[in-house]
Amino acid sequence: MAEEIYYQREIECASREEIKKIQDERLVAQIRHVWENVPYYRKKMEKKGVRPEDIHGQEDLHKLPFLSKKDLRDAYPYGLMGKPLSECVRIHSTSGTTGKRVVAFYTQHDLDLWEDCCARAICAAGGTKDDVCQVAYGFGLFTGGAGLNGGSHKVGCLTVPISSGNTERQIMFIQDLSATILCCTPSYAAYLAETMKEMDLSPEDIPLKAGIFGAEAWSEEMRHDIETTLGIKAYDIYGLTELSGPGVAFECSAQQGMHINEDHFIAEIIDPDTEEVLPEGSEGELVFTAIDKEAFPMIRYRTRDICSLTREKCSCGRTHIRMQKPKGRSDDMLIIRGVNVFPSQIETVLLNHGYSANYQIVVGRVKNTDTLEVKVEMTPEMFTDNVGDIETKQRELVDGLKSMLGLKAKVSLVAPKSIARSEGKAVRVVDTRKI
Ligand code: DLL
Repeated sequence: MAEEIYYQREIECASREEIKKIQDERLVAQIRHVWENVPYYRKKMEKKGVRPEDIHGQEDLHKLPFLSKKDLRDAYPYGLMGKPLSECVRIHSTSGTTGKRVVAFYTQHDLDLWEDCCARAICAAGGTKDDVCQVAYGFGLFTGGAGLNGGSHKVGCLTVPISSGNTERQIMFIQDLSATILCCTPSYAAYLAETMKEMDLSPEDIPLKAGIFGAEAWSEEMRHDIETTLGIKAYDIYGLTELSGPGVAFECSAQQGMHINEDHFIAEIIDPDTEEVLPEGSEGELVFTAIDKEAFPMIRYRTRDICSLTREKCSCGRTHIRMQKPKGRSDDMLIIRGVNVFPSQIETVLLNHGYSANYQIVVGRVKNTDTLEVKVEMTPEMFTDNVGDIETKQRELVDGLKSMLGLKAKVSLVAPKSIARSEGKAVRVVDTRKI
């Protein structure tokens, strides 16, 4: 195995005691900061009967109130700011698919720390100043492009800020500029791989060695597909606008979960219904406290992402806690005839049966009963218009889905290229019940 590369080795590999000391000190200072500067959060603390003097370290975290998406909406746009606008230098914003957009503010200090986090992710994927890093996440209000771009500069890579879209030009740049690292959503990486194939290019024709893919839930099967079709190692990266953007957590060479940058974020897992903090290893909702963000200091922010945490030793040498791949957001979770279904579980079944990740999940309701239909593209190799063959293939998938989900789904095999491709986050679910 190639030697592990670190961006800030000392802190990335610090002892548990050192990390805890940093977290405790920063948490205490952060709580004082919000008490003094964020009236919205101070009111929440007062309502819960907690004051800054009550917070001495992580063990007191549970005393603090949670922040949720609803708080962000209620306080929109300036109500949660910790610094005056004159000290802020940038905003980013979410796409707002689930209600009002979130607008996050950054001081120069915040940008600097965020870019460090992204630089750590690039180094963990083997990146050095000799690499050419093609940033194909969207630029603009979305955090993906700006975050990885900043991280790539910090590492000293030659940075190609190409943004998403124009897929053939992406491939031309990868070839002509010898890009070695690709940053984009996993669904866009899969689309790039598909387009390469159509252009008669094989993995040997491109110099890429690693990809840093995130911003949406993706399965291990999809990772395997992307790694094979692009001839790279595919690393996961996690983050959200409220906490800065990509780089809250990132994968190392071990690919056994993502290290959370614990010198900046304290993670907890809670039961989403009772809000009780769960022990290490339990699956639940991920909650983050940003301990040194100035302009938008999120305390106990409920992400709605469902995963688990582990402190088991990692072979890469990093000591920061790891989060397992999130299954998806609790609000992505579909409840169909009373059964909880994550789109990523459906993806696993499809890819295990040799299909690509081009699918759509349609949920409806007929006579008070939920219906689930999975439309999936046949690959060009398996494409046939023999009705008997198609029916057999559909039946296999119905059985596979039944054993994964415990639910009977309708499966429709559709022609290659008939489902729209995504250049950013893929939209996999159409739920007509809500309309
Ligand atoms: O998606 C930030 C980002 C950009 C992360 C580029 C990684 C790479 P938002 O648009 O605010 O920010 O969406 C955040 O996306 O709460 C998760 O539900 C989901 N998400 C992000 N990364 C992952 C991942 C960016 N690696 C929301 N796996 C989060 C699964 C992810 N879900």
